[in-house]
Amino acid sequence: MTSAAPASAPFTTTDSFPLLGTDYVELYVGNSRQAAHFYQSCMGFQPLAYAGLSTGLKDRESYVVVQDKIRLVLTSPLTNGTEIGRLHDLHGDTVRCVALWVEDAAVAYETALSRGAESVSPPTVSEDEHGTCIRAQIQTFGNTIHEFVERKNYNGAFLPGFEAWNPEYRPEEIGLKFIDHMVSNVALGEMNKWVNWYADVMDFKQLISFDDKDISTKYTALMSKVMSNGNGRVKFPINEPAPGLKKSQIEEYLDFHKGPGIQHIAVATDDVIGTVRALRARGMEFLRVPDSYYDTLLERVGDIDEDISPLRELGILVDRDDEGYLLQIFTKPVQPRPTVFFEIIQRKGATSFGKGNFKALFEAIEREQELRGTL
Ligand code: TYF
Ligand code: FE
Repeated sequence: MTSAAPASAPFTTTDSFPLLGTDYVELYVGNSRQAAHFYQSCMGFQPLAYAGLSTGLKDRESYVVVQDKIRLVLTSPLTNGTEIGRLHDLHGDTVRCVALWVEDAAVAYETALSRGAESVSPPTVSEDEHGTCIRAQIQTFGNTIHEFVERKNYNGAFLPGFEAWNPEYRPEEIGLKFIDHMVSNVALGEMNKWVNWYADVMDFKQLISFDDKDISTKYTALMSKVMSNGNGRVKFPINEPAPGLKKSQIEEYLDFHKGPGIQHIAVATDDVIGTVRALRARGMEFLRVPDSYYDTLLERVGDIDEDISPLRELGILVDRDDEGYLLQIFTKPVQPRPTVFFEIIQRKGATSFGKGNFKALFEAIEREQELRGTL
């Protein structure tokens, strides 16, 4: 079942909740220092900023890394008994905050609250010698929050309170450009609640919907709806598990994560073959579909610019929609729990999310679940 909504970004003349884009994503991790090293050495992020003991913090340490428009903040507690430590103990390494860049943080916050959002922290001004930022936070699914970041009067490295981080170690970038979408898993029966929440609170529109017939294998079933903000820069597909024969990947996530949260961060590149080659050379592990996927690839997607052989070699998937095609690949989970992973995506016109790959992809995930003994 596909909704009437067009697959393209819902450009409207009246966007009552303007977002300039994703500002940063904060992950709570067990060891922020080593996580920062991983994001540099394996994924090509560059060191940007630091906050911790040497900046006067007593409770936490954060490393900020950047690659083109993508900023990740990696945070660990510095002592016991903190909220960060409690959330990390509960969820394992997890996305805590998806920060959204806005023109006016107070207006965004007040608008969100007036439309039913729950406050985490009211608009707060912070400043240093590089200027002033205003930030405010609201609660979304699970223990995930959104922070509205207003930085038009700020030109420092990251945010007030952080110092520039300039280590000598700087492995090369690998071509990651921006966050294409971030997918969440929510509890059974809660997808529509969160779809409506993004529609009501932030004026998001639904792009595409699937039901459990669209996305099911022998074992896995899920429902997914994609929500996009007015200018299409922020896209949040939201999944919920659907009843299946065995434990679906969504249920596995919810079990290990102990509740809803971000499942994958899809990052865009304009050279997926080069980017994936570099990631593999640096130790990233990816899911693989059977080699037979490539035998019938051109029959499924028609002519593409790329040679099949590097796609086959690297395990890159291809899908086509009315507007063009896309190339995508999924990493294995990047922490001990089978929860958060990354997608690398290159769009060549397509605005969809790889629906034609779901069956092969989910069967690949099930093979991993079988190896883990969690299927
Ligand atoms: O974002 C998407 O919808 C695709 C496919 O558990 C996908 O990347 C959807 C659900 C899932 C894994 C991948
Ligand atoms: Fe995705």
